Amino acid sequence: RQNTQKKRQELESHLESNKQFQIARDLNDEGVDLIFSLEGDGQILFSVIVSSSAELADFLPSIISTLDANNVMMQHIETRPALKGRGLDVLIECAVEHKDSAVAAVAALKRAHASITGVRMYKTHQEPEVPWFPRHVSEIDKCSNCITKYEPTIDPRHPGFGDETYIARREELNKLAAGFKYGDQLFDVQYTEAEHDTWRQVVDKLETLHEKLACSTYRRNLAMLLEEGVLTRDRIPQLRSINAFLERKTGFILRPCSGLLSARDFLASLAFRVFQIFKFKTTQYLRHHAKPHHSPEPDLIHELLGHVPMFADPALAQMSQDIGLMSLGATDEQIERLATVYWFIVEFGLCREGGQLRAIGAGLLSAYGELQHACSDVPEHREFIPSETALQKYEDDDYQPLYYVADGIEEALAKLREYAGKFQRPFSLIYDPYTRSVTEVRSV
Ligand code: HBI
Ligand code: FE
Repeated sequence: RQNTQKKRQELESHLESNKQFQIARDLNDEGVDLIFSLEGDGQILFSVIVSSSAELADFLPSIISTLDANNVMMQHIETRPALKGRGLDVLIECAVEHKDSAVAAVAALKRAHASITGVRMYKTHQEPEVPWFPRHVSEIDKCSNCITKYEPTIDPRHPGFGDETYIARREELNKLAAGFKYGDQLFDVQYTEAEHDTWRQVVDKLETLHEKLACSTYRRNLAMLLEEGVLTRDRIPQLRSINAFLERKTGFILRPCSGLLSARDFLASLAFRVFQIFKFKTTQYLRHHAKPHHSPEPDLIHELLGHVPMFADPALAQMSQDIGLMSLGATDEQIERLATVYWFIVEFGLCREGGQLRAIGAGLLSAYGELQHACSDVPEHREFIPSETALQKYEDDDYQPLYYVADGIEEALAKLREYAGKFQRPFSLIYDPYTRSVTEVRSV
């Protein structure tokens, strides 16, 4: 009740003082005195003055049926002695899908009750609800919600499905990663000789393809990583030295996580230049004959061989962070769009170099089969335009039938920033790289 009273007071002071709302008087001559900024759906309040409680008794049942007949859902009703003159003020709070139905409902009420005066209707001010998001890099500890997809325990599409040893190993490494907190020392993982062997085979095979199908940025950075001994061909590298390298290049940090994360959590960490990675390795996958070099969930080969050399590039790092920053506090629909842009550029993007298609996406750079497919004439190639790319549907369990092509990473970054400028959010964010934190700024 107090809440309603407060709301009513707010509305009344709004009525007196707020000139920025558009006021329409007596719309269509149907007796609606005031309509305040009633756009689309939302919640409305209308107050009615009835002359006596006897009239109220007559009025109530018809309110209920009239609102109902017009698809207006009554949520709360309250009376008080009229502030002006005799009678009662009746305040009705309802949810409407469209203002037309509210207008129609009020008009019908006025027709049915000639004695009713002073019908006023206004949309209540609703703060759009902003989902929680991390404000500081340490809060990424709370962004570790895993989704169950492609779990080898339950999904026959996973190459490790039904393999007890593999599943146990994956569990063991995931458990280690799940306990990881901000500020913890990165732990080294003891890999088996068989695991190192798988790594060696995949690296060898991918290297031959990278020469002609990887973009120059990737090749340059990979060469540097190998030269400095950060990535090694014969052993699975440990995260510590990779982190030291990336921090020097772009400030990106790898952080272990225990599974496939929700898009919201995954993207939020990118805002702080933190990349949450799966710290285990698919040993089975190589031996799978149908799609020998494609993994349905990100594995260590994908993370280290696909993403790491690209995150060492300033433009790609900025692009990833921009997508992350846009995702903070975004709606579910916006998150889906951003995840789609991320998918088509950071994971599966192509660029043109000397008239040839080259991969910039980590999903391609780490997948022998799909890399060749993507650069061939088989799939469709379209120009990367973030606002269009964001709406493209995709499947993640097979090669893509469609890839987006940018002129280069910097050009893609420029386009993404243009898109970010048009991205609707009730606030804007400032990222402070010194403290690795974000601050909200609002204009009202
Ligand atoms: N989670 N751990 C992890 N790694 C990813 O690469 C990843 C993820 N969750 C979602 C996701 N990628 C993307 O497909 C987009 O939804 C952002
Ligand atoms: Fe990836």
